Amino acid sequence: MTETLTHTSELAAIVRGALEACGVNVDGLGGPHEASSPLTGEVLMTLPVNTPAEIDTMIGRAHEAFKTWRDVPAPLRGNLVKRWGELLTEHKEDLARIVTAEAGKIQSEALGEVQEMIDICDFAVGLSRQLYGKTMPSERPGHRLMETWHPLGVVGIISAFNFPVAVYSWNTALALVCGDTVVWKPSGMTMLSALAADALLARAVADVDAPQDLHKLVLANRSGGQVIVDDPRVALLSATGSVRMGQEIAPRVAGRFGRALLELGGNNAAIIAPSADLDLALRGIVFAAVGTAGQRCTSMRRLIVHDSIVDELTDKLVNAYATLRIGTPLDEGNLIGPLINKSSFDGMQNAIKSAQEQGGTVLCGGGRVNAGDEPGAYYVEPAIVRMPAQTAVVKDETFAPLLYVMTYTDFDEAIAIQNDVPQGLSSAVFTNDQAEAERFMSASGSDCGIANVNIGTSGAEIGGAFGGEKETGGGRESGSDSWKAYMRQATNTVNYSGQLPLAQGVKFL
Ligand code: UN1
Repeated sequence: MTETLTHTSELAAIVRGALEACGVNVDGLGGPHEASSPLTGEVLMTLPVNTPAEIDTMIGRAHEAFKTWRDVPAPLRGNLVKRWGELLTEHKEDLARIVTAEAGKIQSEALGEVQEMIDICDFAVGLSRQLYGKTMPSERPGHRLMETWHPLGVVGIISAFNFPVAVYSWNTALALVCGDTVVWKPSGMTMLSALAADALLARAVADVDAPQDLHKLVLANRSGGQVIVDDPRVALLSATGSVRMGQEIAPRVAGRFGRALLELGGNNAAIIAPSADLDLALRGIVFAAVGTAGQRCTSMRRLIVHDSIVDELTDKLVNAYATLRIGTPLDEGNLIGPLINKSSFDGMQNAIKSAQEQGGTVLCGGGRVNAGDEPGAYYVEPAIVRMPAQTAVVKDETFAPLLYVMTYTDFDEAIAIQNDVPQGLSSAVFTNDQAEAERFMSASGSDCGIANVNIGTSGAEIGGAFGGEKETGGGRESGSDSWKAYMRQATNTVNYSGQLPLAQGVKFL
C-alpha cells in the first residue's frame, strides 16, 4: 500500500476507492459534516449527521433485534463474528488506508490496528463456545447450585479518534457473541473509518443471515452521543475518551442504573533501572513515546530513570529521536505522522511552555515541521523534556509525542513517582533485577491496569484485559474475562430432592 502523493486531491480519491471496496455506498453520502484528513488538512468528503429522533429509532431497532439475537445459540452467533473477521482480513489494506488518511497513522500501525480487529474476532469466535458459568456445591441435599451467563441488551459504544476501529471491534466482537446488539458513535474525526468497518459488518450480517438491525452506526456530535448515554434501553455504555467525557457520562449512566465501561486517560510511565539493557529500553521507549505520534492512550509520557544512567540514556534518546523521519504516513520511510488537529498541536505547545515554567529543560523537539507546505496539517518533532521533579504539568495527560524525564535514587521512590498521578492505565519497568520486576508487579507496586516488564507501555495484545484504574475509569475490555461485562449473571438453584429444606437451616411451616 505504498502511494506517494503528488497532489492532495489524490488522497480523497484513494479514500473513496477504499470505502467502495469495503462496501460503502459513497454516492449516497453527503451532508453538513466535513470529514477531513490530518495528513493535509483537506476535506475528503461530506457526511450526514443523525438527528436525535433518528438515533432514538436506531436504538429502538437494535433493541428489537436483541430480542431475536439473544436466543440464537452462542456458537452460531460466533459464525457472524467469524465472517466479519474473514472480511476484515480480505479488506485489511483498504480499511488501513482509510485509517491512515483519517487518523494519520503510519501504514504499519494502521495495518496493525486492523490486525487487532482480526485478532479480537478470532478470540470472540473461540469465546462463543466458552461462555462458562460455574457450578457450586449446594449446602442442601438433592440440590444443585449453578450460574448462567445471559445476553445483556443493547451495548452503546462511544469511541475515540486514535483507535478509530480497533477499540470499537473489541466491544463489538465480544458483544455480538455474548448475544448483545450494538449502537456505535465513533469520533467525529474518524467517521469514514467507521463507515467502512460498519459496512464490512453489514456484509457479514447478510452473509450469515443474522438480524439486520443488530448493529447501528450513529454519525453525530456530542449531543447525539448523549442520546445514547441517556437511553434506558442501552444496557451497557462502553466509552473511550477523555477524563472529562467520562466524568460527564458516568453519573448519567449510573443515574438510570445502566452499566458503564470506561477507558479514559493515561499518563503512562516507564522506570529505567540501572541493571536495564539500555539498547532494548531505548527501542521500547521510542516506540511507546512517539508511535502514533504519541496519541495512544498507552503512549509513554513519563520516564523515571535511575540517576546513575540518566545522562547516558537521554543522550541515546536524543540521538535516536534525531533519526526519526517525520512526514506524510503515505511515505513508508516516515515513522511519525501528523497530530490529529490544531488543538492537539496547541496542547503540546502549552504543555512544553508550562514545563519550562516549572523548571524543565527541552532536550529536543517540540517544533512544527513543514508547516508551510500543508498549512492545515500539524506535523511536530517529538519532544523530550528533562524535569527537576514531577510537577503539575507532568501529572496532566498531553495527547502528543511529549516525554518528560525525571530521576530516582531508590526503587521504592521510583514506584511512588510512577503512582503519583491521577491516571492509572499502563506502566513499565526496564530491569534485569528479578526482585525489582516482581516488586513492580506486586500489590504495592504499579497501581495501573497494565504493568509490563522489559516492554514499553503501549502495544498490548488483545488476549489480556485492557483498561486501568483511578481516572482511567476502571473498565476492562478485550481479552481475558472482560466478556463478563457484556452479559448478565443468573444464579440457579435446582431442587431434585422432593423435600424443601431451607438454606441456613431455617425452619418454617
Ligand atoms: C488506545 O489507545 O485507546 O495497547 C488503545 C495499545 C493498543 C490499544 C490502544 N493495542 O497500544
